[in-house]
Amino acid sequence: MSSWGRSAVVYQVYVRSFLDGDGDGVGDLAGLTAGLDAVARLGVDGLWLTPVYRSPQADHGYDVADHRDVDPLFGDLAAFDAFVAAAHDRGLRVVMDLVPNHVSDQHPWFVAAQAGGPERALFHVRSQPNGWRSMFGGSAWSAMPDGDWYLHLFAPEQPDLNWARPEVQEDFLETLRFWLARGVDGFRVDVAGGLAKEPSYAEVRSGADHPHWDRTEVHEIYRSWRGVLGPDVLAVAEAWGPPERTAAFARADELGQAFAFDILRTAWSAAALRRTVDAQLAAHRAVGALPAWVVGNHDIARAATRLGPDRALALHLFLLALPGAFYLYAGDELGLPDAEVPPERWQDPQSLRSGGRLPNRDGARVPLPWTSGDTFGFTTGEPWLPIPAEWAAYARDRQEADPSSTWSVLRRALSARSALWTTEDLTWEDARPGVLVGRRGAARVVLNTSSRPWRLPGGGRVVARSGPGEDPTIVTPSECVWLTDGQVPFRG
Ligand code: ISL
Repeated sequence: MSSWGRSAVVYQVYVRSFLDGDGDGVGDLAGLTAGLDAVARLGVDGLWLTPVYRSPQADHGYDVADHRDVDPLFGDLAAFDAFVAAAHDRGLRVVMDLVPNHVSDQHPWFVAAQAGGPERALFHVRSQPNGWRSMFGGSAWSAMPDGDWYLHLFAPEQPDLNWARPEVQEDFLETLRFWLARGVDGFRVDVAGGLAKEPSYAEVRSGADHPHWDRTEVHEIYRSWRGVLGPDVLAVAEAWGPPERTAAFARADELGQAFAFDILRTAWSAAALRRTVDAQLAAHRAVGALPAWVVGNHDIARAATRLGPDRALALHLFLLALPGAFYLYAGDELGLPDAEVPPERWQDPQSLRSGGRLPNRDGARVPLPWTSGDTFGFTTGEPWLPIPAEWAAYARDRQEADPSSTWSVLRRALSARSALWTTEDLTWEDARPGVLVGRRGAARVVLNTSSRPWRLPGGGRVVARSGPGEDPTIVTPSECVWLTDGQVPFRG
């Protein structure tokens, strides 16, 4: 992909938790538009907004009832157009979340299918379920009124579409055209590897021939999309799996970009991180692409909770220094931890349906603290999930005023990023075990995963650093430093 997204930093907005414009306690397009100056101040290149389509919200918008309209909860098409114009005015690109694997059970096609109409052919309907499991726990099949069974890889409210049908394919091309005509610059493609199912509904096998992940047919679908998108529109695959399988979606004639999710499962060790980075880079370079690095999103515990605050910020700086794009999850620029959401307030279908067996994702989805006031400047009403009192310390206004805050560290790094990391090459320099030194042109990134300080060989000028360290020649444990070549005065 030669589009704007190849090396971009994209800010992921969980729309219902960003900023509430109408006082109902749920973030919306008016709030998002009002908050754009803050996004621009951070210094990112664009925003990806989670689904705002018309939806009963059984999975917070990942259950779409109309792909070509905005849910009243978030605003309307006019509010969307105003948001895109305001984003573009500030030089920010707009990436929408596209949910092609499934629709809402309230989508007109599924309503008609339930009533026995020919639309049944647009879903996976069988007289008997097989052993496929839902990602949210339990069987992936639920009964229709006439006793037949329909497939849902996620919640029962999210029936899977049958992508073998030309009507489904055509309808999505129309959806792409619809949003492109409204000025959208890209799409994040939800469950990108899942669209094509084994026609015989074979039972689950292991390895590369899984009956509903990453099949050949799904790649054909994305080639048809690229024809509509043209070369410049970003599309990023949300697909989990080994790098060579997920990177296959990043071919220029397909989506062009894929998340490098396995960094999230990589241990805090220089050797392990280097292996993951090398494998991702190799898999992406093999298809002419670069990875889309990610530290957090709305489906996993926040980085500050998984790794601790120091390592979380260090990992942000480390990945921001690598060749490729970076997706920054809103709230991580404030160093937010996961919030404790009491079970009686749980909203996430994943934890509710699995009886708490699968992780509750609400903790990473709590509304953002803008100020340290009562409702944290997020809403004039009651936030849809409670904001912890201790989040006053994380409030955006405080952090913007504090040069040592997480926000300020990231802002400085983002303002230096594109001028500093100009080449797409990356080489590793020799370092002590536990320390990674990556070189790109005249700049180096140093990550210290060990428990001992590391003295920079040859010195350099520090451009950004994740820790509070003052000695420019020392990288402290759990710290990441960006530097350019050149001597620094030795401070012994
Ligand atoms: O999060 C995961 C692993 O930690 C995945 O299983 C995830 O559920 C999957 O990648 C798809 O996620 C996406 O589609 C879901 C929705 O609930 C998620 O929020 C979305 O990101 C169903 O549409």
